[in-house]
Amino acid sequence: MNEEKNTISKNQKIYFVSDFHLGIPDHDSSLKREKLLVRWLDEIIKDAKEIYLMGDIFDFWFEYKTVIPKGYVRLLGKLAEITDSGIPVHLFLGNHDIWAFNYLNKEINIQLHRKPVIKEFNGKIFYLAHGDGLGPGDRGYKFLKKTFECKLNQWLFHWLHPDLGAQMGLYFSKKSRLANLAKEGKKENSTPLQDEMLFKYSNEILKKEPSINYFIFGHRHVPVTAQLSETCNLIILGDWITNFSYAVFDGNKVKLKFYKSN
Ligand SMILES: [Mn+2]
Repeated sequence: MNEEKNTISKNQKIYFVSDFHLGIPDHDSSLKREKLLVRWLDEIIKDAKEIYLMGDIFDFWFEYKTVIPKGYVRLLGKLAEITDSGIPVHLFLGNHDIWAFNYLNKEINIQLHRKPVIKEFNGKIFYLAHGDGLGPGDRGYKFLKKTFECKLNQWLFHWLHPDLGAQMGLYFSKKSRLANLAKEGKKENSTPLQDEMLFKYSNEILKKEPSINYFIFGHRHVPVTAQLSETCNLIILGDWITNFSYAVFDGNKVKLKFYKSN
């Protein structure tokens, strides 16, 4: 393994968060979640050494050569302020922000990751990924992912007028199962742990790389912590639609927490 080594000092922390899906189910409730997220970021920057956004910030995002979707200015501004202050922000591109190209990096200096990354913090080894398309099965989704990742399809889509392209994207995201769950305030159903694909996937990787201490994923919208071995834990981050959950590494342990709004 060829992981990067990092040290965090006593009062510093590393934060992991994912699946905001801003844009659904409608403008007003998305804005409410965005403001909450900004408030949370304001609180954590006091001790954050690094921030990992583990994917699906937006429910629909597409970058044209000169145009990006309207909205999200509070979050984007806050993230710019954070990276300007010297705190690194990483984004693992999820299945919903697959069409983020280089704007977020160029404009906001966010470090983009399209593949799983292995990192070492204070001697602990972390396997980080959004979590889509990993593990066995899910063939239909894997086909769709290939279609969306296809350069030719992206090139064809970018020739649509942005109002048309973005409207198509938003149309599908507002009709999605996730948007309906968000509207009704319902949580994603959890799968029994043994059947959870990210559980199976992590166990497979762990067999090959037994030194990994933490697997951290987003994608599933269900907050999960599970012990995989004496020295290894799996954390699935949940979401910021109904769970408002995140994970924090204090230099020694990772804990899954819930941000209480009031
Ligand atoms: Mn998601």
